[in-house]
Amino acid sequence: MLRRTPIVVALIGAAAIATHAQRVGRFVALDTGLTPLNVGEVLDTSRAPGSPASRAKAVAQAAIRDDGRLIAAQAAIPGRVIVRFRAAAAPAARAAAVRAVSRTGAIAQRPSYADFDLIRIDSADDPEAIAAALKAQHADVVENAQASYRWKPMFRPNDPLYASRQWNLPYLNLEPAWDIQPTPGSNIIVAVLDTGMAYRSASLTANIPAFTDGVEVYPALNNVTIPFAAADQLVNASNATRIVSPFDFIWDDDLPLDFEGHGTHVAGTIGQITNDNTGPAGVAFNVKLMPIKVLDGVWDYLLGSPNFATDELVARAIRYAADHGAKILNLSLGRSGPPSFVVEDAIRNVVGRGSFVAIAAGNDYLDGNPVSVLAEICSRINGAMSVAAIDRNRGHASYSTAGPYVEIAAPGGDLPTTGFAPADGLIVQQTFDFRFTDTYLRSPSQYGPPRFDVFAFQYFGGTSMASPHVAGAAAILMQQGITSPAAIEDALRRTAVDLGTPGRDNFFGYGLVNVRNAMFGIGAAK
Ligand SMILES: [Ca+2]
Ligand SMILES: [Ca+2]
Ligand SMILES: [Ca+2]
Repeated sequence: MLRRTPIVVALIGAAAIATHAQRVGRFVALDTGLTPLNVGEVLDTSRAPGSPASRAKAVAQAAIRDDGRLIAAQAAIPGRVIVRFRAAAAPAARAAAVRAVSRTGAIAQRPSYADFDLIRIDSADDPEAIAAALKAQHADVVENAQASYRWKPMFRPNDPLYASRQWNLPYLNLEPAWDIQPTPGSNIIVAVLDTGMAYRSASLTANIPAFTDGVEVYPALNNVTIPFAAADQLVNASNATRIVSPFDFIWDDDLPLDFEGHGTHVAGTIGQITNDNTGPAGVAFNVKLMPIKVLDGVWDYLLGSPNFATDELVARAIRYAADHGAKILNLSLGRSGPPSFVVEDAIRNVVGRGSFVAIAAGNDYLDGNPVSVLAEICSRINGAMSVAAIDRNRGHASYSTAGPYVEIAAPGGDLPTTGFAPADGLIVQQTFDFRFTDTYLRSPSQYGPPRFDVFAFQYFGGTSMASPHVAGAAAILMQQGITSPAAIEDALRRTAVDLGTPGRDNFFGYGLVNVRNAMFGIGAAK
């Protein structure tokens, strides 16, 4: 069993302690991490859908997080219901409606960036039944209600690889676009709603409680210091002002440090430092980046994060991004299960205010092809696009969820079957060297505190990797003067290169995004 020891943290360098961090019980000294170390290509910790190593990591993560956070994708999170009351409904009527459907029900304090309320109910109550009862029996007070579900990044981790080629960017016909716009996206803020981002140096001191992966017990680590650095291919002295309004909805503070590496990789495809003789390139490499942490991982759990990824948290984060100036939002995440009105409303809200949203279509084609709740929303909103993944052969990536809501395709990579070395099939970007971060995958005797200041060029696959190509393309179009999200969606649809069966189809949508065509095709008859 997991020992739920409260994390006791020790102070270091008191003058440098961030007050936000103190509030939630972890202590972070800013600008105290080490200089980032870049080890170059690392081929044996790459992540691609469906590989044995990927499944091994998923099993370890699931076992370690063996509490309420490990909730089956199809099960509602217990103890809560999301409600939007009618504006005219008085507080007393609201409270009465809640108590009528749940004896212990109570309206929680309204969170920031929310146009809805969270109802705390008994953990034994059925949230779906209570949401349904609120809608059916209290329609005079309740406009809408839903249960909340667990979110996940839209990639699945890992297989050993041995070569490196960034085949994916030429597929977008980017070079002619960069000729026209040599500092692509430089006026545009792109919000990356993900596991956080390696965007600054910091040093965190904590006690990490003992835990088990279900087989062996890992010892507590007391008074350990965990270093963080900015990925030097994302933020360095040449572009130190590119980070805008970072926020962490998992920790309720303004330090969205990445403990997983997914968000850092996704941010790289959008805006990796380019034309610097180092590492990979990005699509819109001069954009400003807004790191927003909405996805939690093993280290968030072990360090005692107050929140984990839920419908209401994602809905709030979407609105936060637009409120703070993001004109493009990338959401390489999703879930299956019933729909979420608060998330759909949040996306409608930000698109209506002029922000374009790119969303991963989902990675579950081989697992029954369930509808991805987030991507499905895009089919009803001009200005939010669901992005399927293609492989290096311009074919359907084996995992990429298909359906009538798929709108466009971009490279997500796949483990090649024939014709390519494994690394040639995936998407390379800089993120952590996972040998230093995923120390819980070692044996207990080799286990130690993680380091988030060692970086490598890593190979990932997934619709998580496809979506940021479209986010980057949209940033270029917006900088070119197309400010309407609906017009950007229209331009990307009309100029996409058709794949698969002629015309729009459920695997590729309107086809492969083509940035050059979109720039030249605007206003042209086609
Ligand atoms: Ca570079
Ligand atoms: Ca759409
Ligand atoms: Ca087609």
